Amino acid sequence: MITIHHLNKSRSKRVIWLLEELEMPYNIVEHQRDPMTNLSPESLKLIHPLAKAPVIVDGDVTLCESGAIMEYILNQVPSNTLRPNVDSDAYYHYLEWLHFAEGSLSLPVISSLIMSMETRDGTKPLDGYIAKELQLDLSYIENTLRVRRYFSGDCFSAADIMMTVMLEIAENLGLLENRPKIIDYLASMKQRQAYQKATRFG
Ligand SMILES: N[C@@H](CCC(=O)N[C@@H](CS)C(=O)NCC(=O)O)C(=O)O
Repeated sequence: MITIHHLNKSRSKRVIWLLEELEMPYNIVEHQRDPMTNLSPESLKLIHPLAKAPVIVDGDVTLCESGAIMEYILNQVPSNTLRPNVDSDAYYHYLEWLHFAEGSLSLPVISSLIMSMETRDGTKPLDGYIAKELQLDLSYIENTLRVRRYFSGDCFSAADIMMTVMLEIAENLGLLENRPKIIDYLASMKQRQAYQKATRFG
């Protein structure tokens, strides 16, 4: 049975909602935000190094990213009606909005949320947030690439194409100091013939 690690007032509501729509059974482990910092507690870090909600655990699978978790759950119920058929026009609308929520919309919305928070000492909360999140994400990526050649395992996949283009931006901004695995990975991606063909277009 799927266990959801739920953080109060968080995106993990998406996962509970989906499981309820599908009438699937689940266990829930509740984690409470630190009342001072609003951040997740240590208990969530024990489940996943990013310490973000949602995280699900199902047997050997531990998965973060709410969009990926939605897909995982839908795969458990092939007859579900919550994911349009792949041969329909609706499927591509579905795919676009599924990724849009976290891919494009969350950056301006969450930045606005952070900027709306007051700090007692007058510091800019967004600066601290970006620095912390960046190091957290880059450490997670660096550690993943220590144990895997590609993001999904031993084989190159579309996930590598998605990740490489964002990591290149980070590299160009000088954000990859002390990240040898990411730098090596980017160098190997840039060797790919298809990457080089794509790069001809600027
Ligand atoms: N893109 C991730 C975002 C995860 C995320 O940022 N979760 C927030 C709650 S909505 C969190 O755990 N915040 C607590 C923290 O950063 O310490 C997803 O969709 O799952």
